[in-house]
Amino acid sequence: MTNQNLFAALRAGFPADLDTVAIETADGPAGTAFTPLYYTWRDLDRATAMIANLLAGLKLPAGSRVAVQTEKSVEALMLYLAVLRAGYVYLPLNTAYQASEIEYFIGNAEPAVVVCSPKNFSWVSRIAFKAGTRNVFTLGDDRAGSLLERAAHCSDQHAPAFAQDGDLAAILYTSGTTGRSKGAMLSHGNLAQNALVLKDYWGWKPGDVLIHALPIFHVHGLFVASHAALLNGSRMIWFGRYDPKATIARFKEATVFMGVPTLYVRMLAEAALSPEACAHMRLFISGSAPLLTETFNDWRSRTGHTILERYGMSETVMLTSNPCDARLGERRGGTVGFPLPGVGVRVRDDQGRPCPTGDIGGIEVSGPNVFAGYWRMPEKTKEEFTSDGWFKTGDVGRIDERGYVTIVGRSKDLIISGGYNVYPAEIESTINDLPGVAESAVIGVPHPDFGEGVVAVVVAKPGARLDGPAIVAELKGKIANFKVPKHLFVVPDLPRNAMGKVQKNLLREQHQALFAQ
Ligand code: MCA
Ligand code: AMP
Repeated sequence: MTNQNLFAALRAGFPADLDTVAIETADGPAGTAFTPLYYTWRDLDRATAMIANLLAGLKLPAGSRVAVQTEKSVEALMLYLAVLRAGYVYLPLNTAYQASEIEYFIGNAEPAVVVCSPKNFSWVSRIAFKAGTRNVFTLGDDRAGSLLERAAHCSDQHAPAFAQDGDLAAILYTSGTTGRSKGAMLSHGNLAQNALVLKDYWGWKPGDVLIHALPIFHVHGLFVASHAALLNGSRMIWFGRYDPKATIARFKEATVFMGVPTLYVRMLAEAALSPEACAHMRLFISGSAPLLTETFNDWRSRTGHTILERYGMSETVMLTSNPCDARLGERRGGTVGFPLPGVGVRVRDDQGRPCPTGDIGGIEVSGPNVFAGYWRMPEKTKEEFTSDGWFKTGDVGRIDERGYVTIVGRSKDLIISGGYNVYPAEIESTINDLPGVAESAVIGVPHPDFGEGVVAVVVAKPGARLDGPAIVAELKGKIANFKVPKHLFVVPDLPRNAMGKVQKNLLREQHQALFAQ
């Protein structure tokens, strides 16, 4: 039987000459003088072997989780690859998560190993040890920390652990409409198959160079961007932090860029963005949140390039994409393109009946890209699948007569801010726990930079006096900063319908111009 380990598939894409540059850094740790670092393919191969050997030496049980909350760095990418190589399960965590959020993820996933930033070691290790994790390592974005110190003593030879298609490769936490976050279990097969399809569909070819400017704790930056470049043996220009000016300046050496819409909006505000600056580029890809038609059109007129918009989810990796090859059709603004080869996409009404072409309904998906279920939540998993095995995305849309998929809304109560998902139910329950709060409603309204901005509307308990800015300040210590409302209103009561349900649509209407430019 052949080894289906995703690392082996990615490793097979490395070029024959391992001494060429695989990754070049474009910035350094904040507050330090910057000199670019160049990592060869041999460096990637050796360092991932050393870290994999360190993990193997810990004699962890099969299927052990390795939870990682570190700043973005090439070494953090190596750690991800090493976890795959060693046959364990990678669990990335957003750097913005605060102690109570980390406590939940570690308690739920029970990782055997936790890797955190050196500056967070004291509080992260306290949480991890309390939850029974035996091994806590540190890794900084300046290559400091115990992980690399320990790995330096390990052999640089390592045969990738044997894995089958369905074996677990990663767990990505994502929330539903209710309850706490759920860990979406993705297998080696889900990830490898999707990466191979995208390599082909997006026409990756020799000489392509990727600008990597996204965080590496979500599907977009960790899987979609990194896998494609590795699989194609393509050089990456690696930004630790997104900087629109610096990104545009590197377009002349690159061919592919991937971003969430906010990254495009910010580049459009730069005078340096021009057809000349983008002349070397082949492909601009957008996803993770709706790309406004205005941004799509402005980008075309400012650069001469048509952005390719695609659609994905943590549970399904990528499911649709506008075409790269013009023979398959045009890239249509406002649509997310066609189902990817091998992926089934259909639209159903509330009763589960097929919607006629062009009609709006719930988007459902099936295929080798669809995850195995939520970690230790068989009931939740069951709820999200139809009786004939299709995954219900919670997105609402339609498919036109030419096969283009358009997302028109969401049936799940979700806000997407700058490409990050914010679940109102989670923010509301955090606010409701604060002293003096009777109830709250959290909504998303149009925001010129983040697409949607988080807004909270809060009601005080009888006799209590609430101070909006003080609540916001308190929330900053409790939840990731991107979830904290950009505006908080204290009101006497919330609008309700006859059934007593809060009418969020009325609140959205009332505040829709709040962030207007
Ligand atoms: C930062 N801030 C935000 C966000 N990011 N507020 C709302 N939404 C955000 N996304 C706030 C911080 O809380 C802080 O506020 C202030 O902005 C400055 O923070 P900083 O970290 O310096 O911000 P930034 O560097 O300018 O970051 C903006 C960003 C970043 C570059 C757009 O959010 C980003 O990289 N987004 C990409 C997310 C992504 O990769 N998503 C893919 C998910 P304060 O000063 O008040 O504290 S994968 C996915 O969705 C699916 C599968 C798919 O299809 O891809
Ligand atoms: P996540 O839970 O982070 O995987 O986010 C998945 C959600 O992001 C999807 O269910 C969609 O609602 C949204 N999404 C991803 N790509 C797009 C896109 N191109 N347009 C609109 N929404 C998108």
